[in-house]
Amino acid sequence: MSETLENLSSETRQFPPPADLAANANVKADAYEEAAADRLAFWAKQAERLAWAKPWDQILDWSNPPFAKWFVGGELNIAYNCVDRHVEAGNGDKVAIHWEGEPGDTRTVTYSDLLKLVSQAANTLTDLGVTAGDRVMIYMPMIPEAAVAMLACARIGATHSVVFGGFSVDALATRIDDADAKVVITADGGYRRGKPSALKPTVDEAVARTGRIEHVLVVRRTGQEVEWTDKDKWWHETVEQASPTHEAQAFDSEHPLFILYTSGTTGKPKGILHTTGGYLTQTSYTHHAVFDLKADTDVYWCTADIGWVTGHSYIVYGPLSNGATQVMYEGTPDTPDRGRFWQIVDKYKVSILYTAPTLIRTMMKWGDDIPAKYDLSSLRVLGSVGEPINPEAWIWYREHVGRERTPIVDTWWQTETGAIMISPLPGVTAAKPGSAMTALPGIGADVIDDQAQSVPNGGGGFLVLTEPWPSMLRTIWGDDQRFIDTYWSRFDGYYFAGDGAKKDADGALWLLGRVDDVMLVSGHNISTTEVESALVSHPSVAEAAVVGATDPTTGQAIVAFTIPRGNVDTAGDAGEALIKDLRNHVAKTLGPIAKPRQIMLVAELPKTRSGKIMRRLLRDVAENRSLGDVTTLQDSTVMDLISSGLKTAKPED
Ligand code: 7RM
Repeated sequence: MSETLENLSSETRQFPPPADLAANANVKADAYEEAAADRLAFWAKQAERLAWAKPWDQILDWSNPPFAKWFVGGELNIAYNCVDRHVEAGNGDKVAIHWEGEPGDTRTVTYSDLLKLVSQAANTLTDLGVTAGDRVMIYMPMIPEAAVAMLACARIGATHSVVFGGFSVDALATRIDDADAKVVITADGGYRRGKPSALKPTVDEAVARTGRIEHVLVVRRTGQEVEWTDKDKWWHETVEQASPTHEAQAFDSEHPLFILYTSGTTGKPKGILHTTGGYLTQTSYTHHAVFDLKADTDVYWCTADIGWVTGHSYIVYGPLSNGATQVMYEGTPDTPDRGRFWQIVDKYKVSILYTAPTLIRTMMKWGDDIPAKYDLSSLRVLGSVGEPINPEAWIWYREHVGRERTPIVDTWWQTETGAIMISPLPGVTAAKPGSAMTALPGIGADVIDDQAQSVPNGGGGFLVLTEPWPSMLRTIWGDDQRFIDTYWSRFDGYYFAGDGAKKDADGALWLLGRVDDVMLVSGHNISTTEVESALVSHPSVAEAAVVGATDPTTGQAIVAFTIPRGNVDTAGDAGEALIKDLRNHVAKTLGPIAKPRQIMLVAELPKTRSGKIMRRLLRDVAENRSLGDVTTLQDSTVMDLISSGLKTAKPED
């Protein structure tokens, strides 16, 4: 991308917080002023929300950028903060996790139960020879033991590395090798789409391939048959028989907590390293501030998988450090039927729901009548994360899920940032649909041009973080130089996140997608997000992905892949008429420069397993190339579906 990004869309709708929520909010407007007056003192105050075994000597050591140290000299135990201290405070009987299995089986895990399980698992890992600093891989379904395994590692100072339970042998083996792990915690399988889905065979193959693993701890979840090797131990024969008491020892604030691999666009996965005190401070504070969690009354539900950073920060560490009661769901949103999410909200009276735009758009596609069948009146705060949320999807979420009452917090952050960075505060911000609004108190963010100059309101460019933050990644595991090159070398002194963004007329931030995806059409830098949002603002569209394809006259031309809403007729002439209408709709909304050259109506879009659209593959299709690397694709049949659909779609004039 050269110069700046076009700012094509404008949005005038704005939704102030409900009066009662604003009056009782955990965090009010003064937090911004407080943090601006003394950023480090502000973060020190948030760190005091945790229990420290030894106080820190220095809030931030930034003498060797980009290598930060937060709460230098301080010591704490993360598991103690997430579990023991709630039991000690008399909340042992409080529910930590309402677990819902996909087949409908349930478990209730109180904070006392959690303490017992985490202590037993910590004792077992110690018996298996795991000591502080060792790496442990976790490859599990969405069952309480996944959280227990993470907390048990944290408790003994072992560094966990969770690998999403849908990844291949190759992905798991590569990560085991890179992390040099010695133990894997897994399960026989988990339930997905109505049937048991095996995990153990993948672990067996990966373990055989790497030769580094000494022990494999296996939870019995599905009861399916498993091969057994002399490295394997059943969880129920070890952990559940172990002593239920374990004294948590404190670790240094900069002790490594976890490595989480991000696949990135090319090359070897990056092991993003997070440490202890700063990470827990920011996940805990942001969970408190952004979701306005009232630990005594709220029921919180984050629908992410534990294999993603969202699961780490907003299922395990943030909520549990705050003593939350939460729902954890094992399965898919359409099992046994498309009402499953709303049935769970209704059943557990969920009051805070945190999910992804891909799911919201899928629900839009499935139809308004499905959420309408359920009592969703318990909901009071809705959250979104993972991709830009298109204004119409935001409005749909508010109307059909929030029933016009709830604030929506669109939270921007990354695996690398560890915790939420840019988001409305539900009791303060008059949110605009589609905007993540402003950096949280204590966070520095800006949008700059290619000369590193801050763009004025109304301008677009590169999103950067201007100040170190407590939960920042500390390095890429084993590769400090790659850490510097990837994040800190494009703009001197700034962390560059890879995303494009704009400031609207009021200075609110709008995320515009990855800068690698920006389209250069007749000399204009056009973001994929703006064109996609214009398409989704048409009443017949549920979801859209656009890419720039090489074009002889304009350099690149906009090609759109569009999923119609459930009730829309697209057969024959109706489809042709819709395509024409959509092209005009985009031109009318954003201007003629953004009019797609070609629109294809498709049933699905290629997505990563965490639900992000893979535009790279669509670019291959749009430019008639054979497909590049498809290993991170969630569903490999999708590309066949799209390619076969192309026969019926023809380029427009
Ligand atoms: C939490 C997470 C990070 C990338 C990030 C963005 C995109 C995430 C939003 C968003 C617009 C949002 N971690 N992204 N949240 N874009 N608005 N609210 O997703 O490491 O997996 O991805 O996701 O491009 O850089 S992640």
